[in-house]
Amino acid sequence: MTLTGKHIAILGAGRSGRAAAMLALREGARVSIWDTAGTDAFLGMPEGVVIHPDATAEQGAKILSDILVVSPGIDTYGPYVAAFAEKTGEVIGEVELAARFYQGKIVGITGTNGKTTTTELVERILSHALLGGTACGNYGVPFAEVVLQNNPPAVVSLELSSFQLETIRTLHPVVTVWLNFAPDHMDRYPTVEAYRAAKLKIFENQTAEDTAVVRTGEQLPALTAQVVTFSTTDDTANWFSEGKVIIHNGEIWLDLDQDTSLRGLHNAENTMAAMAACEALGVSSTAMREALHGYAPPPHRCELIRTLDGVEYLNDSKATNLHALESALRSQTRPVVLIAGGKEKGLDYSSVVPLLREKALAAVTFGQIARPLADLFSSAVSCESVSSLSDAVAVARSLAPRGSTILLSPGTSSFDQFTGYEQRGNTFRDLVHQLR
Ligand code: UMA
Repeated sequence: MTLTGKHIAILGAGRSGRAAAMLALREGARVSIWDTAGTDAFLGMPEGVVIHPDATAEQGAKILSDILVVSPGIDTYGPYVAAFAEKTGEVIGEVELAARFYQGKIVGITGTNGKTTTTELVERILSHALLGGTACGNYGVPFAEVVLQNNPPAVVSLELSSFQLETIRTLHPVVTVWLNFAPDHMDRYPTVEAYRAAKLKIFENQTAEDTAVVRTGEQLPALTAQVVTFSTTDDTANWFSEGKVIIHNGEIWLDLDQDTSLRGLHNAENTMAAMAACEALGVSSTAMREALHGYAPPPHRCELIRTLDGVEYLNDSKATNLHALESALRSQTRPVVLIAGGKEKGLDYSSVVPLLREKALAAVTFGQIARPLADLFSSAVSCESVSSLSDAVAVARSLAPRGSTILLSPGTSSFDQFTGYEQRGNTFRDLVHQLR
């Protein structure tokens, strides 16, 4: 395929828009880039790209282009894109553009939760097996940036959001991973089904030679690819784990507790999915075990900080919403002392109560919502409310017996006391390291 002489119009001058622009330039296109923000949005734009700050739908309706590349953060079905789409050959996204110029194999990873960890695990295994496996896509590094490298990797580990999947056409992952599905992004989609439909596009170009790694019990249509299942509840799945070891074909392939810092059922799921994807590409169990030895998940996502007096301290500061808190709690295999709280976001936490009853020994709340949260949580477990995270750590320690887990999973944002979830998680890590 060539873009020589073609006009590629790109909507959005963020990371993916810029990468798309550079790739289109390399392929000989005339490139224009449009952003509803002012000129500041274009700082550092590569030479040769015609920029259009303060872009409007009215301007868009007049623009003739061969391909319109829409950034994932822009509503594909909104009036702004519709105007630019009036006089274009086709509407695609940056990942689709990149795929058209990529010769290697794609492992495409989607799901509502766990995508980033799984994408990293796949990268880690594939790079150890000398197959490349560069993590990219929604992960943060645009796929087009990887394609622009002098020697692109033989395989990419491509995290795909529903926004990116909306605008694929030919993108063809030889291995797909479907981790899980729960309602999300309801500010963008009219219905949960519309969100699901966008995600399901990940399978649309797969053939019978390809592999689809899916969690047992997911509601999926009949898939063309060969299906490999993983589960933490159904031991007849191809990959099975109850949270401690990973079993495949009746054998232990990985001991999560001994070999890694991955904790919780959702991390077991992410790891099984990554291992299944890499097995489909021919990576051996030995290579996988070597690759994952010593692996620690990304910071602030159920990150094991230390074990002290038989108590594990987990930092899940990334849990800035109710769904993430529930998911962290649900995945714990040891009794939990939960630390939660932070900024008032107007959320209704009553759905956490049954989970607390099931998983927690006690809870400690802190920050702006400490008191209302403690009032609610007290109906399930003993709960203390304190003002600071440092007090919360001290109280949680006094409540946590040997064999339990102290889990910081705030369930809301941090802006009442911190600059963001990273600072909150780093503070927690420091406090835990100071414990004697
Ligand atoms: N813009 C417009 N018009 C609009 C809206 C935005 O012109 O109506 C402009 C903004 O002014 C800005 C640009 O579009 O200059 C930003 O584009 P973008 O929001 O698509 O962001 P990028 O920087 O291109 O980053 C995107 C992904 N962002 C989103 O999906 C919102 C990144 O995912 C991804 O890492 C990156 O491409 C590289 O592939 C982030 C994300 O939040 C992490 N993803 C969502 C999530 O994980 O929940 C889906």
